[in-house]
Amino acid sequence: TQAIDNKNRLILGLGQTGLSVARYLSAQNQPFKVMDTRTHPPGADELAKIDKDALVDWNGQKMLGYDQLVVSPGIAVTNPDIARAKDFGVEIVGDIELFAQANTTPVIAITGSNGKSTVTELVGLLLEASGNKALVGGNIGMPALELLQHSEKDAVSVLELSSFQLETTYTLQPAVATILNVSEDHLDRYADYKEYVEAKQRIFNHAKKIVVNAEDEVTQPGRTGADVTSFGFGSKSDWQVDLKNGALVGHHKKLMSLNELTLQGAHNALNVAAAFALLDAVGIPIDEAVIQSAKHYAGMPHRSQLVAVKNGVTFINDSKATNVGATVAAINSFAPKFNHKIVLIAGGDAKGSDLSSLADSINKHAKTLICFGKDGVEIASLAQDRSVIVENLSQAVEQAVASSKPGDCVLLSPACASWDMFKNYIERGEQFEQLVEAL
Ligand code: UMA
Ligand code: ADP
Repeated sequence: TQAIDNKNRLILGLGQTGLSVARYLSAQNQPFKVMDTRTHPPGADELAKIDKDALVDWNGQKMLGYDQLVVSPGIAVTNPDIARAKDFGVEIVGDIELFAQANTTPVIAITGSNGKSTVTELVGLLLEASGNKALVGGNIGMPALELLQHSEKDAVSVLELSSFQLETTYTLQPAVATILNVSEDHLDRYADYKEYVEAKQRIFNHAKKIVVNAEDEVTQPGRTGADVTSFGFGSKSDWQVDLKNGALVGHHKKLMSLNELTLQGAHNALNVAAAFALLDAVGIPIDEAVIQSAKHYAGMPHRSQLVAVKNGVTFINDSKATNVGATVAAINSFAPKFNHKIVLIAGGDAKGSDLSSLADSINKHAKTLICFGKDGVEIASLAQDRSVIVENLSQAVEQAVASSKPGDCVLLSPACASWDMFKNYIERGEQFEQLVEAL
């Protein structure tokens, strides 16, 4: 990676992102300090190995003395100290902007409310199946700056980007970019839905090519003249999930039957179509090796994953469904297979989202609704005739067993973040799996 300017930088946040920025700047002998609002930020010990004096107390006044603030995605740029520094003329960027300034590889950039990690991981696997080197990172968990170390000739970078990361990114020029879908999320960080959509749309700013969801208008770029291809359920899409004929179709040619996919659900078939569209956009043929690899992809843990079948009841862990869109997709996908006998476990912190759009799917496809957590009562109120409120996940599983019959499906798909009761969605999903295994 090339040397960068000698700006006086302040890293805000010392989680994974902040630490990756510190490592990156330190490797290039660039000066920096770090602030975090937490007394014991997670990266403190690692940072001390790089520079024991780098971490300083959070201080809004001192922020004004830096050239640039490198803000972690977990901190809102509307934070009053950051907003004041910006007004004062201090540059505000994120780790993805630093990545963009140094990167020399073609970038496949992926955002959306749901399916980002699945599509990002899948694109990485498909690139490898086609004989290319893939560097996979961003919001999926590997900070983007860490990829620069590994970049070699002919590598392709695949970045999952959150709306928070996109807010502080200005010069990224993806070879291809996509917004997979948009539904309400993170409204605790945005003034309104429009602002959330605008953050996502930033991914298209300098994209050479664009992949859109034909059935979701807000995934389509505002600007005209862009090189656009589409995926979707309808026959007008370039990459089509044809549910009627059970086929995945690329440019009017059948590529495979949908039942050959290991991934579950129509929403996941769309994810495969999106992945094919992204590969095609960077000139990679969707050949037999790529198609085979897609068929075998089983998806990521905690996302619509089969846990066990106990006494004829199927248990599915979809703990990663942290917003309404993901839960609606899961209910609608699994309902036909289980004859509309879904026992849904939902609840947690809804992050300010309007939960009412869950009502339709629940009323059509769920026989019982078991709710818990901060916003559990509100979810229960959407279908009072069939809802039960419980205290915790253990009681929820107990109740689910009592409410289900052979052939039914117990689906943990909370439509909410887990923070009110768990460390994260992983802990919630693991606890669910343990409770089910113990039955
Ligand atoms: N925090 C403070 N004070 C600070 C800094 C952070 O309280 O000074 C809190 C934040 O509010 C947040 C937590 O600490 O609750 C973590 O924030 P962070 O910015 O330090 O996060 P990182 O560890 O750097 O992880 C981030 C992404 N996290 C967020 O955007 C919240 C990770 O995505 C990502 O994998 C990682 O960078 C590498 O790129 C996680 C995530 O939850 C999976 N993303 C959100 C989502 O997918 O919904 C957007
Ligand atoms: P993200 O990284 O955007 O959070 P994930 O791939 O981790 O996406 O999946 C998160 C949740 O969204 C899971 O519950 C998953 O089953 C669901 N999901 C995956 N793809 C889609 C899609 N295309 N539409 C709606 N929901 C989806």
